[in-house]
Amino acid sequence: MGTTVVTGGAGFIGSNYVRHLIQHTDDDVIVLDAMTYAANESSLAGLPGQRVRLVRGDIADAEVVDAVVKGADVVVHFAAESHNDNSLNDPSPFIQTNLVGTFNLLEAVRRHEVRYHHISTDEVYGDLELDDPNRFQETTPYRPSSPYSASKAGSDHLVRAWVRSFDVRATISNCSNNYGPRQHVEKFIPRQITNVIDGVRPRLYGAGLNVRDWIHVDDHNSAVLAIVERGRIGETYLIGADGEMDNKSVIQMILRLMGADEHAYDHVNDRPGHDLRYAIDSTKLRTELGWAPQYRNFEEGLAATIDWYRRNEAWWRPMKAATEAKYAKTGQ
Ligand code: NAD
Ligand code: TDX
Repeated sequence: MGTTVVTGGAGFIGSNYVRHLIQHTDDDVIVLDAMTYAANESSLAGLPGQRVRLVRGDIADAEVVDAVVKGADVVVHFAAESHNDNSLNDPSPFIQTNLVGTFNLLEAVRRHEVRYHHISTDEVYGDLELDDPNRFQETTPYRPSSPYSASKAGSDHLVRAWVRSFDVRATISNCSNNYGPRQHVEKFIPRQITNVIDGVRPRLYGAGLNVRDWIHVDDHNSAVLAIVERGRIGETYLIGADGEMDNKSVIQMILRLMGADEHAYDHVNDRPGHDLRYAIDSTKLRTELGWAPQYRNFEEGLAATIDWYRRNEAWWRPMKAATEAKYAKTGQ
């Protein structure tokens, strides 16, 4: 396809997407990343320098964005402030990056007539009751709960407006919770794995009955590439792999897989406004684009992820103490 700009390509999902592109396409890649606390340059280690270039720049800066987008064939927009807990402590960077940053990208792809894919989240749909037989679909009304999810919802609306008003060639995907290698240790699964490695008890918010719909990051990314290559312009696709599980069961599975007592965890302060349950119906993606997940067994994917964190302590160790110091302030 030529040159793909991957915003946020030094973060969790973006860096795995860059690896996916290098493996499965002939594309050259420009990573546009502000290298915030969430980025890790070593996530791009070992990739071919003649095909992958890192540009350090802020998507909230329109000039930087224009210079990178000009001449590209596709922009896949992963960059975001991505952590709900941070958005509750200080929403301001979420507005700048997720709303202003997306606006700048849309203006640049409009100016230079570049194909655009927007990465979003199932959290824009709010939450479901535990016993609700329905799952989120592309037609579910937006009802975001946190500053993070509201900023992502707003960015989705911007994309649809630019498609309708300016004929920008864009698609949107809303995915459920990702797990896998290179995820920041502030997030639920890597936080607990690295706690257990450190001999610290995992931390469960509230009663831990909240359900998330887990998908391996490689499955998310194979779906994104399918949408970029074959998705219909202007359409939204939900990405999910039927991986619903409550947080308590996830913690117990991690403890068991790591050879520890499955009851050796603590309940801590709940997240304000904590969404109860997310669940994705990905029928449209599967039937229209023929996509299917490769990781069908969560326990096996989790075991491989635990193995990755055990073998790559040098990757996560530098951010662990600062992350836990932040959580200590909210009693979490
Ligand atoms: P992450 O926090 O690991 O990475 C975000 C990356 O964006 C970092 O490298 C960071 O430096 C970069 N970034 C932040 N602000 C920037 C700015 N102003 N300019 C340029 N770069 C900036 O996030 P992630 O978990 O990889 O999420 C990637 C995308 O996927 C986000 O849009 C998120 O909303 C979405 N998403 C995530 C999940 C999940 O489970 N993690 C699920 C669904 C959707
Ligand atoms: O220590 C913890 N203990 C705990 O019980 C942490 C960090 C989290 N939790 C709970 C809160 C959630 O119910 O685990 C669940 C998952 O938490 P996060 O990893 O913070 O993810 P979540 O808030 O569900 O959002 C994630 O999925 C959707 C990503 O961070 C978002 O970027 C994505 O849009």
